[in-house]
Formats: sequence, structure tokens, C-alpha cells
Amino acid sequence: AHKYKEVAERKALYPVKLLEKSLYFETPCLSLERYLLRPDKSGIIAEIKRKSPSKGDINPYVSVERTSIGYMQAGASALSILTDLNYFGGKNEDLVTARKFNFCPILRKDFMVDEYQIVEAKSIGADAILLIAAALEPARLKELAAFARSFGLEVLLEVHNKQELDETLNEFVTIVGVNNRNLKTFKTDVGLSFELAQYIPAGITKISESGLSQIETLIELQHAGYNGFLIGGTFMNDSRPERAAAAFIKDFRQ
Ligand code: IGP
Repeated sequence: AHKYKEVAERKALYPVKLLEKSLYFETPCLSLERYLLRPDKSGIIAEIKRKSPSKGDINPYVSVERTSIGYMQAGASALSILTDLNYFGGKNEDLVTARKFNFCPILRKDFMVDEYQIVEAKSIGADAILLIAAALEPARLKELAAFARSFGLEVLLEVHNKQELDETLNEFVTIVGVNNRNLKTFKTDVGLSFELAQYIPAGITKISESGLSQIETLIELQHAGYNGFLIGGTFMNDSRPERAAAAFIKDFRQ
């Protein structure tokens, strides 16, 4: 609910007409899907988040510039930047910063409820947005997905169970992420990704999200058909997340 208020406030300050002047409207988006599948990349989407509802403070003073450059150099396929302030301590400027120093696709991680946030995502240089099945009616999710695609933004659909997947998958979605974190208990169970893999249609790029910390798990997930891995905490818990990412990705590639 805080999202609607926040969006209304920003809309008043920065109307769509103003956002549309951003140079990024003239720049095509990079394809998250394509970068996940690139053989010279790792398939890892490396995340920047300062805090979270489940962990509290994680890395509140992280340097977005150093971390995002380091993630890219470590071989991340893409970056995930939290822009939600209330729960995750992020802001739009974090994504703007990451964009300035990086060539890889950037996922704007936020709770999307309004078209305005999608225009905003494009205006700050994002390449993809997250739509959470648990937070949106299927028809509404489809509208937002279509709207995002009209700007060239790719859509990552996040699901927690088969029902959400069946109800919300639509033709505007090319990437599905299974979030291993239970939203009620905040516990993660990678078993969920293994369970749901069989229900995600062929041709959709599959991502496993949350609670990933072991190389062996990633390899098993690859065997189960996953093309991408969204990793936050495992990197962000280090005072130098880019160093943790470099070590992890190096091991993963061996
Ligand atoms: C990363 P982890 O357990 O590696 O830190 O998780 C990512 O999956 C998680 O931050 C996330 C998230 C979200 C955050 C997944 N879906 C939706 C905010 C909103």
C-alpha cells in the first residue's frame, strides 16, 4: 500500500512528460534473456540490496559504483538493483549510478503496481522489470507486462507456486523466476525451484531466485533446466560484495 502513496508523490514531482525527456528513451534496452544465455557469462544476476525485511541491515553503506562495476567484471550476466526504499533501502539513484558504469542488463527490482513506475524504469536506464504474481491480479499483471514491452523492457515474472504460474503467465513474459523465499515465513527452500521447473513451458527462460549460496546447487538447477540465478545475500553479506561475487563465479565456472 505504501507503494501507491510513494508513486503518487513522485508522479507529482516528476510528471511523465519530464521523465520522457530522459536520454534512455532513445537507447534500446539490453536483453536480459540474451545475456543470461550468453556462453561467456555466468547466468548469474547479481543483486545490490542494503537491507531486507527478513535480514534487517545487510550492507547499508555499500558503494553501488564499486559493487556494480565489480559484479560486471566478475562475469555476472546482469545486475539486479533494488529501488524500493521502505523495505530494501534502495533508490532510483542507485540504478542510475549502476547504469553509468555498466554495460550489462539491469533489472529494476521493485514492487510494480503502476504504469508510472515502468516509464520511470525506462527513464533511469533499466532493461527489465520484475512483476510479482503474488502482488498483482493476473489481468493487471498482463496490462503492466504489455506496457513494459511497449518500451522494450523485458519482464521477469516472479512466482511462488504452480497456481500463480498458470494464472499469470502471458505472451508478454519471456522470463520466469521461481522465488525460493516463502513470503510468509521468509524461509528459503530451493526445493521449490526443482518442483516448479517441470511446469514452466519450454522456450521460457528460467531463473531460480533467493537463498542460493552453493555452487553445487546452481549446477543441479542447471541440470533441471534453469538458465539464471538471482543472488543477493551471498554476495552482499561480504563487506566487498564484488569480491565475494568474483570468487563465487570463478568457482562456478570451473
Ligand atoms: C535475492 P537472496 O536470498 O539471494 O538475497 O535473494 C533475490 O531473490 C531477492 O532479493 C528477491 C526480492 C524479490 C527482493 C527476490 N524477489 C522481490 C524484493 C522483491
